[in-house]
Formats: sequence, structure tokens, C-alpha cells
Amino acid sequence: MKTRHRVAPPVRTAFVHAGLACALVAALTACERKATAEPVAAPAAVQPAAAPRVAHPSAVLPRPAKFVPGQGAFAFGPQTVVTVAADQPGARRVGEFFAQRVQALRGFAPKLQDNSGETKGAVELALDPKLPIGEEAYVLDIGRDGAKISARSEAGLFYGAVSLWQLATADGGQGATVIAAQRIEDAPAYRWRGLMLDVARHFRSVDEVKAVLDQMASLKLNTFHWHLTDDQGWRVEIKKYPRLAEVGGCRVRAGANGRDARGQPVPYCGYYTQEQIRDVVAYAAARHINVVPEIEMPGHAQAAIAAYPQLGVGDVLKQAPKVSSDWGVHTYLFNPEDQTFAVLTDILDEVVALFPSKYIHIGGDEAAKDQWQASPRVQAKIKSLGLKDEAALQSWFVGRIGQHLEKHGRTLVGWDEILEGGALPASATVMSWRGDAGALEAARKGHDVILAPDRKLYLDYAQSERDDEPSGRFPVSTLRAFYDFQMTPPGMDAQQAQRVIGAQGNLWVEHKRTFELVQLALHPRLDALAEVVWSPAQGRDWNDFQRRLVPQLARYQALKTPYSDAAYAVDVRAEPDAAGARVTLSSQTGFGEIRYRTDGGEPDASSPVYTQPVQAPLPLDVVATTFFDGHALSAPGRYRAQTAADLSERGSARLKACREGYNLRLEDDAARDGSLGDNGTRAALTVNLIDPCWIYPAAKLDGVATLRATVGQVPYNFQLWHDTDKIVTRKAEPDAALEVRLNDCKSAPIARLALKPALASDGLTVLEAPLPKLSGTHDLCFVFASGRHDPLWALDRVSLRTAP
Ligand code: TNX
Repeated sequence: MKTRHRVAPPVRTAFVHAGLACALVAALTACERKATAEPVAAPAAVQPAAAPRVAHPSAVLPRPAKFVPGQGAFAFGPQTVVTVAADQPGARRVGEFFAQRVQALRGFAPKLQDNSGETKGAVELALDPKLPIGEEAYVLDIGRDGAKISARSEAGLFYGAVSLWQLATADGGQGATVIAAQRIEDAPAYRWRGLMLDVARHFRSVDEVKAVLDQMASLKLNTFHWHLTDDQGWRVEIKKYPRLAEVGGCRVRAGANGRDARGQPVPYCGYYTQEQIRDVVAYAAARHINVVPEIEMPGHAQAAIAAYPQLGVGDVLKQAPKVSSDWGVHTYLFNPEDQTFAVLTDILDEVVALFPSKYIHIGGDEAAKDQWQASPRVQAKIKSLGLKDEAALQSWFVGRIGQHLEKHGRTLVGWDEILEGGALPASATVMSWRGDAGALEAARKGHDVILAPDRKLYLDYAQSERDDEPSGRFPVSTLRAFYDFQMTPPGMDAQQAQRVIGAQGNLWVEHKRTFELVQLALHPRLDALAEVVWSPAQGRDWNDFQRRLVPQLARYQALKTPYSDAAYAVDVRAEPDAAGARVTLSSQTGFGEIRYRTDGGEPDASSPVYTQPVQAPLPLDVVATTFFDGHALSAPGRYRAQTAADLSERGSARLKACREGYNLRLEDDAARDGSLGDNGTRAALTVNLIDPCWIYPAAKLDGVATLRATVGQVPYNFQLWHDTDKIVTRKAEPDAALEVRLNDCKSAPIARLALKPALASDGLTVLEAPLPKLSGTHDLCFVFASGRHDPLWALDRVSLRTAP
């Protein structure tokens, strides 16, 4: 469902029912009039058709360290030139980048000029290595007669240019503009301002990676952590071991994704040639972004072992593994033999030659030790090295790799598991992901620390429980939560806090099959994180951030960069009511104002403002959008209901899971209509991997005669390691069915909807069955009794229908 991005926003299709425009207008308008009558609400209620546009004094995001408003404004247009000193190629590069970015939005490119001549009305880029400011700092002075960016380094100048670009494009228009006079003195709070992108689970093209780098640059992020290898794919060409990319770079995806119309397997492949890697690294460097490659070891190694089985734990492997089509924790580890180190160090030699980064990431996470435990050879190795256990062996493994990187003058970075086993060299940098514990321990032990805690800074979590939320993980991780992230974990003292060199957002992409899904996951949460790592903690202000986000979102629209509008999208709740329905409109943040229409059209900045719940007759057709300062912040959200039965419809995102943990929103492996291939809209289904079970809270059952459920099946391609035993399956007795239970999930089924019509379909199937006569308000519980956990059956939506 392509409703979450703001590129030529389509009307949301969630909850769409055939329906007529209704008489809601009158009811809603009446409500507004009522509000006007209340003295407190009076000023707001006389909502002007077009609110006066109060531009934010500084539209720069992330917020600059210091901002002083000035007098007057600078006329910026096609006549504006950018001046640089003839002997400063760095300044010229920044000028060219600036001109190209202005061109992308305003439609003209300021000309570059030598700074020796007339400079009135110009943008001057001045590099001065003796300026007494920080390495990445800059000063931006905008007056009536021009603008000047000063910095000590090209990076500083670049960041100044990004700020000026934001100011020059904050009005969202084309052609000439004016920029308010102001002075900005700015420098980043942290030196590691990062984003991790997983390209192993789903591959991204060079152009897509470059697009992400452009977006990072415009947020002054400077570290791109490229997760290049994992169980599901090896994505970097290694000349000495070509099978890594050729074999390790291909898998057959699970379920319908993995076969063609004739049922034949379709390989899913992708890797970057060394030439492409160099191209990306140079592209990033031109944007002052360092690319940190990650080569996973000793775990997350299944693709590498599929390519070169001799790297695996040979005495326990019955056969070479395939490149995995599953998600989760796998048990294939590299063996700790000398020949394996020879291969790994060869690989790292090529990696080091490709990536000038001081930091090289060697993974280290989730190395389930089952195979090492089961292997007599590995056990003998542990013994001969005088080590305590497998954790100590991993520590020894990492130490040995670290020594090799040190020979190249590089610093090892690893996930916080590298702390286990106790032998981590002090020079290693720890990336803390399992909550704060790793960060605390690493800082205490004197390691540099990068914060990337799961839940808090993981970008694969869902952003809402809306019906149109794309696939991802639960619980929800909101824009606000990202903005509120604290750079000093509780329990860390001031001295240890010095060890925190920065933070990064991590985008794992098991559930982000397309680039659009990647973009929706990144923005605007990455924008919030950019402010957390760049701007001083003091002065952080959520509402101020949101105001500066408005022009940022407008830029994304203009640049056709999809972003999630989960923070601003309008939730329409309609409950049955004597008049037909009681309609409540709200948004996650409450920021801006909600405007709506009820005649089928999309609201604009002059449509009525929602102030309080309204009663409205059926059928109803509401389209609502959040606005701020005349800008639409969300795609228009539509809600239609013909009858009271339609009001009872709940998508799986709005049903309650029966347990916590392992709740995912999964994309169906086939298009809605069951067609194969990567095209076509797909359903996203909220499901629990341990106990697929849904609660419809407080269902109103009076007069309900039938239940309608839309169901889908997805492959169970998850490795839950030791949690596998916990998976709940229910017997298919007498046949496979969706069972409905009253009040709780333990009672006997009150209805069974046979799955037979759905068995042969890869897409969604609508099932309907009568319910016994019920009354009152009760929870309903839904479970699938299919006798097996694979395929995983999932509810798309349910509704309660009255007798015709
Ligand atoms: C854990 S976070 C992982 C990744 C997965 C992620 C999400 C971390 C260091 N490891 O391999 O992609 O969970 O499923």
C-alpha cells in the first residue's frame, strides 16, 4: 500500500469501503460553531482560511549550537554568485556541491566565482585553517549584503553550506527567495554521527546507497556503517575468494518470493564490485561521510560458509549450508583454525584497501555457540589455548583479528558481545546494542563507545499501530522517542560519558524489501537522531524541532524522498452511535491542526479544522490531513463506512497481540492478489511468531450474525534459536480453521472459519462464517488451528456483520 510517503500524496486506501459522500459536513460544522461559542476556544476556533505564515527564525536542522537573528534579509536568486579563493580547491568543491543542491530545489545554480572581484550580494566561502574553532565547526553570517561561511576545514565549510542550503530552501518554492539575516556559530556535539544500513538481507543498488548518503549529508551525519555480510548474503567482491560474492551473494527467498509462476526457484542476488565500492566510498567522502564496512565474524557467517564450507565447523557440519532464506539467530560459525584466519585476514586486507576508514567493524553479535560446543576440534582448540569456554574463544578470535587490523593502522569496532570472554584489547571500540549494559561496561573498561541500542535507535521498528503501517518490528518506536534519546545512559558518570563518541541509527532490513520501505523507515526519525548527535543537549525542544521539521518534510516532498508521516497522520476512529457514528480524529503527536473534508475531496489549508468528536450519520466518508503553517504534514487519510458493520472492521495492527515479544508486522510474500514477483501491492500483517493470536477488545456483539476475516499465509522463515521450543501450534481438528473464542483464548471456539478456500492462495483470502447469537460487549480471541507453524497464518482484518 503506497500511502505512507508524501510524494504526490495519494488518498490512503486503508479502511476503504465503497461509499457515498455523506452529510457529515453539517454535523462537523455545527460542532465547530459550538466550539466558537466557548470563550477559551474562541481565538483558535475562528480558524482563518490561511493562517499567517510565521517562518521559523532559523530553519536549520539539526539545530545550530548558536543562533543570533539579525536585521533585514539577503536576496538569494539566480543572480547570486558563490565566491571562493582561487587557491582553495576544497572551498570550490563545497561551492559546487551547494550550487548543485540549490539547483535541485530552486531550479537555478548559483555561479562560482573567484573572490578577488566584487562580492556584494554574494555567498563567500572562506577556508581559514587558523580560525580558532573546532575541526567540523563553521560560522555562517547572513546580512543584507550577502552571506559568508567561514571554517577551518573543508568539512566545516561543507556543514555551513548545508545550513545555508536549508535556509535557502525553507520556503519550499522555486526561483529567487529571501533569507533572514542571522548569524550561526555551529559545531557538532559528537564525532560519530551514524547510520547503519543492512544490505545483506535485502540488497540496495549503488544509486540507492548514494541517495541515502545524500540524505545523510543534508543532516550532517558523517558515518555510514555498511553492513555488508550476513547469513543471507555476502555483498562485497573479494578478488581472492570470488565465491563469497558469487555464491554467498545469492539466495532463494522463502515462500512465494522465491519462485516463479511455474514453481521454479528464482535466485535473489546482489553484490558490489570493488570498483562500485570505491565509487561509493569516494561519493561519501565528497560529502564528508566516512564509510565503515562491517564484515561479520565469527557468527552471521552462513553465506560465507555456503561459499567456502571449509570455513565452517567441519566436524559438526553434515553438509555445506545454503545461503539462508531465514531471519533470526543462525548457528553457523567460522571455525577457529589457522587456515580460516588466513582467509579472514586476506579478506580484511582487501577490505582495508577498499575502505580508507580508520574503523573496521567485525560484527561479533549473536554468535550462538552451539556448533563450537558440539565440535571436538573446537573443544580441543579451547583446551590447547588454555581458554575457559566458547566466550573466551570468541574473545581470542576477535583479539587475533584486532591485531591484524592494528598492523594496518586500523581500529576494530564490534557489537557489544566482543566484551564477553574478557580479552578485548583496550583500543577496540564497542558498539552497544543490547540496551545500555554494553555501553556501561565498555566505558568502565576504557573503550570508546558508540550508542546504538536496540528498541531506542533501531529504525526497523514500526512507527505506529496504524492500519497502513508498513512491515517492521514491534513495539512502536516513535519520532518523539528518537528525539528524546539520551546520549548519556543512566548509570554512566561524567568521566565515562567522555568515552561515548557518538550514536547511530541501525536499519536492519529483513522486513524492508524495497527502497521505499527503507526510506519510510529512515525519515523523519533519522532527522531527529541527527539533532541528538549534532546539537547541544541543552536547549533540546520537541516543538521547536517539529517546527523546523516542517520545511524539511517539504524538501523531502520536493526531492521525492518518501518519508513516514506516522507522527502526523490522522487516525480516524468511528464508533457506532445513535446518530450513526461518533468520529474522533487525532494524530500521534497532536502537532499542527487537523483539517478534514467529508465530500470525498482532499482537505487543503483552508478546510475546516477539527476541534472535537462529532456525531455523524452513515454512510460516512472522511478525509483528514494534519497541517502546520499551511503545509500538509501527512498524506490525506480516508475513512469510509457504509454501514455499522463497516465500523467494526479492525486491521491486524489495531488488534491486540496475545503476548509481548516477537510481535512483527510482516509483509505478505506475494501481492494481495496472489501474483508473484516483486511488483504489486502487498499486505502487511501483524503477527506474533511464538503464539499467533489476536484479541479484538470490547467487540459490540448485539445483532451480529457473521464474522468476516481476511487471512493470509506467509512462510515461517525464522530461526528462533532456543526459543524454537516455545512456538505454539494448534491442532487442525477436524480441519484447518481460524477459530474464534469468546472472552479469552482458552474457551472453546464459538466459530471456526475453514481455511480450505485460502490454502492454495499466496495472497489474501476473505472468509466468512456465521456466529452464534451473542449479545453485549466481549473480547474476541482469534487463533489459527492448522496443526503446524509453517506456513504462518495471519489475520489481515476482521469485521462483525449484522444479518442482511
Ligand atoms: C539483531 S542487532 C541483529 C541483527 C538483526 C536484528 C533485527 C544486531 C547486532 N544483530 O542481525 O537484523 O536483530 O532482527
